[in-house]
Amino acid sequence: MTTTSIHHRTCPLCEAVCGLEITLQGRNVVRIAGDREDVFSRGFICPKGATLHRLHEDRDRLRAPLIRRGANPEDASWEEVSWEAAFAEVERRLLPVLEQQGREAVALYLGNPNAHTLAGQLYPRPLIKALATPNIFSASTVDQMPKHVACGLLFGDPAAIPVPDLDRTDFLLLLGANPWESNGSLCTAPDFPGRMAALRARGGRFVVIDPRRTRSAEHADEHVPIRPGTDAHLLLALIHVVFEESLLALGRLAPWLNGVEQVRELARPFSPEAVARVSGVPAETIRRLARELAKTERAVVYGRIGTHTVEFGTLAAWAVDVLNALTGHLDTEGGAMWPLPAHGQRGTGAKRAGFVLGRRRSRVRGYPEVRGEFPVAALAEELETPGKGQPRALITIAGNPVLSTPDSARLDRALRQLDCMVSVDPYRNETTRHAHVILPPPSALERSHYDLAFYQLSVRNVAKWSAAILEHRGPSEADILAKLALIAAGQGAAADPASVHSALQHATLARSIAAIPALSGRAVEELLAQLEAVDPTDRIVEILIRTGAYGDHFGVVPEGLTFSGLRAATHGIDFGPLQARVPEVLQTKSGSIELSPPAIVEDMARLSRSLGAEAGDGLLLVGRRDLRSNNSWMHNVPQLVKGPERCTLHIHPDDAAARGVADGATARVAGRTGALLVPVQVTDSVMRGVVCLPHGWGHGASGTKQDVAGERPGINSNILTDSERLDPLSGNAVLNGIPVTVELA
Ligand SMILES: Nc1nc2c(c(=O)[nH]1)N[C@H]1C(S)=C(S)[C@@H](COP(=O)(O)OP(=O)(O)OC[C@H]3O[C@@H](n4cnc5c(=O)[nH]c(N)nc54)[C@H](O)[C@@H]3O)O[C@H]1N2
Ligand SMILES: Nc1nc2c(c(=O)[nH]1)N[C@H]1C(S)=C(S)[C@@H](COP(=O)(O)OP(=O)(O)OC[C@H]3O[C@@H](n4cnc5c(=O)[nH]c(N)nc54)[C@H](O)[C@@H]3O)O[C@H]1N2
Ligand code: SF4
Ligand SMILES: [Mo]
Repeated sequence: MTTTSIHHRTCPLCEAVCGLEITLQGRNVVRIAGDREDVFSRGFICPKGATLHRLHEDRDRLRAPLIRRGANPEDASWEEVSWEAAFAEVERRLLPVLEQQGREAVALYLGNPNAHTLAGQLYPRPLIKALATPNIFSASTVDQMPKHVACGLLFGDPAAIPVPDLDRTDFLLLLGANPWESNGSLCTAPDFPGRMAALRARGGRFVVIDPRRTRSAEHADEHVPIRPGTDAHLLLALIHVVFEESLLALGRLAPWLNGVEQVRELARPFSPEAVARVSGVPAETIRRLARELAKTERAVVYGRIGTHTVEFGTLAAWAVDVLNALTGHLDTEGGAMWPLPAHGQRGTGAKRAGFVLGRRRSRVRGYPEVRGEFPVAALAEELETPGKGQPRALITIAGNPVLSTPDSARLDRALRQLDCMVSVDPYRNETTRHAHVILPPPSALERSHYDLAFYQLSVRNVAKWSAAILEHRGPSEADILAKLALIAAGQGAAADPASVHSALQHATLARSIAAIPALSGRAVEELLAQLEAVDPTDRIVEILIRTGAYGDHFGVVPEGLTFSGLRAATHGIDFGPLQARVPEVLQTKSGSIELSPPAIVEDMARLSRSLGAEAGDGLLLVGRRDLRSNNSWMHNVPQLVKGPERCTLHIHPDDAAARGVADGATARVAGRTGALLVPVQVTDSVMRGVVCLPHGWGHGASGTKQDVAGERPGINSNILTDSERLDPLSGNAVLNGIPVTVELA
């Protein structure tokens, strides 16, 4: 008889970090349910979490490394090889590029799931150090980079992103997010819908600003449609009204707010009437929302993908926090607040470094570096353009840029010419089919977990560590990345990853000792010897939480958090609601909040100019997410892709009629960079002038091996997005508000 066992762990699929209760019979998962005792999610779960084991079981998921034989993916054969042979092949291809063409001849792309694994959070750093290339790219520049830049400029720390205090607010103004499908982003809040129901039950209101009447908008008290790409205008108009009607309420933060008067000047041209013409939001609505925000004691503005992946993304991200600050809703209960995770430390104010942009420029077009990266929209041009510094090798880790980055048909072509491409990925998909070597990581059930990224963005201070529930044979993802670092550093494919692990632990602990007065003078080796955790990534978690905000500081704080304490709390630990953190959180050189930093003031001229531009009468393309999808990589799970076709073009009835396209017809959608054919769904959930396609589809290319996805391929919307349109400050791609034409195919 096989034994039944129950395991609790955190779902690693999206930012909501739900607790799962997983029932195993022997080695088989027989049930996944929401963990009712999870301190944060209280039983909430979505269809993706409930099918997490299907990814583990998926026959197309790679269990062993692959080497591609054949010049291109169309007529290649793939050979399963041992790990030794795979690393030897990586070395054979990578070293000549590094040695003959220099460090910049290697590029690295880091995809989204790196935010959801310990290895992906911890090991890119040693790998980047070993590669020593400036050519680093990631999914951040098709996502949240504008928010990092805004927070870097305002608060001095690009990682210090304030989140809406959902559980205590009485008014939420939500722009360009659809948490009913996405489950929230830069706002970790399992059961977002339940938290919004609670807000309404306590008499609060929430308003959704979106060109589409989304499921979130349907559940809101009010939906305000907006012309894509104009959130920055709208936010400046709200700021304008705050000054015009003397609604300013700086509150406790007043001594730390620099540049208030400059903001007044910046917002002056953005009268509600002027902005109404550009955004389609009536002037009276703008005035009313500004008053409601300012006059509600606990209120907050929050913006996400629809405000960030647009032409004025950084300005919109900046304006959100400025508006919160000016109305007394920053760093206060029910406003926008900074989490203090268990693995984080309070600032000491000792070394406030500030935030710097553009320390380097990209080779082809001279885009400024942001947080050590170049815009991924520039990856194809870097690979394509000959000359000194042209990347001839590419490493991708947990990314599928061929589907997820703009003008992706061009990137698909550029990947064919590489001398060496290595992908760390569990699937042979649209991107990894170009790799010479694919190195598959363990599945989510085979690794331990702790959310380094998302507890920094959580609406409560919580912590949970999850044990692996199935045994894994072969290298962990940390081992794989450590091996790549060793190969890049010239230490050879046979070198032991243990040296990278111990160097990382050493460095992490040394940093903590330097930061914590109570630990000063303690020896790194002495403290390393005290660690309980065994797995290399868990040992880093242990170092961070023991030296973190609630930690035992290696015995200095007797009641403080230890690794065994964290491990024993299988439903998580709740450290309570968010607390005020100004001034300790601020890392600007001045120690204040810089409301009008020069980079923003300069870019505001661009926004002001756009106020005069006439709104054209063409169609603008926006994206959408779907609860049962996860970017590009979960379409191989039958339970998630069944049902009606979801990769369809949403178009308003009037726009459809004007173009003679009926519901169910096939439309040809064309933009500057390409065209595609897609089935039409006529719906008044999109506003007039806007069409909508989901991203992450377009499967079935030859050389891929995702059979279920290949049966219902959909079409890649990023054929239409333009790699030459970027938000200048952040380098983020413009993925919403793309001019397109639609006609009957
Ligand atoms: N089910 C599911 N969940 C996911 C993901 C997934 O693919 N599927 N992806 C995960 C990832 S990586 C992320 S980053 C998060 C993103 O999480 P969210 O930010 O909630 O992203 P979306 O659901 O795409 O919602 C963006 C909304 O912006 C609207 N929009 C488009 N243009 C504009 C505009 O100019 N102004 C305004 N105000 N709105 C606009 C769109 O209509 C859309 O409803 O979701 C995560 N969760
Ligand atoms: N038009 C348009 N494009 C968009 C967006 C949009 O809203 N509209 N959203 C953008 C956003 S927010 C994001 S985050 C990006 C995502 O962009 P990417 O990160 O490039 O794409 P994903 O589809 O998330 O691909 C994830 C890859 O990681 C692999 N993977 C899954 N789990 C693991 C693991 O544990 N380890 C490793 N090594 N690999 C793993 C998967 O097989 C897959 O190949 O897409 C962006 N693209
Ligand atoms: S909402 Fe996100 S974290 Fe929660 S079960 Fe679904 S995919 Fe997992
Ligand atoms: Mo994302």
